[in-house]
Amino acid sequence: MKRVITYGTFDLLHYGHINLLRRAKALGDYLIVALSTDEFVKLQKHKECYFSYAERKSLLEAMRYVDLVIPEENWDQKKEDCQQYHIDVFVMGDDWEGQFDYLRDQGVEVVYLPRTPEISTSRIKKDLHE
Ligand code: C2G
Repeated sequence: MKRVITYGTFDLLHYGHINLLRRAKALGDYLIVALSTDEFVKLQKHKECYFSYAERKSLLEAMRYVDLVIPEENWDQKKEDCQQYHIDVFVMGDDWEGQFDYLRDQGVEVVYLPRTPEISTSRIKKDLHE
């Protein structure tokens, strides 16, 4: 079984996220999403989520592409997660291009996928405020 992992905030889930998750799942048989906790988003990403971790987790768990959701609590857990969950493929959107190549040293395939243009959580928030 080929195991894939990806990380993110996934707030105000939108079709850009879905495009990423669908393509990530297509790279293997089992997709784990490491979902940023509220504390991590606030204290280390310096952002505010509209939906809580529990709400964001339930949305992801309802999706056919997602097999497991685990918490992302810090920037530095990826190496350990890949070992603990026997990950074969690590996937991120290409806005992160090159940031996680170090995972290749532990035999993990690192794949950066093109982002879906035009859509973003910040754009949704901005458009809804107008
Ligand atoms: N994404 C995308 N297209 C968009 C928006 C997002 O492909 N239009 C991808 C991002 O590249 C990322 C994933 O969807 O791979 C989740 O996006 P975010 O929730 O914005 O994730 P981010 O805040 O970048 O957190 O440790 C890694 C971080 O947790 C990533």
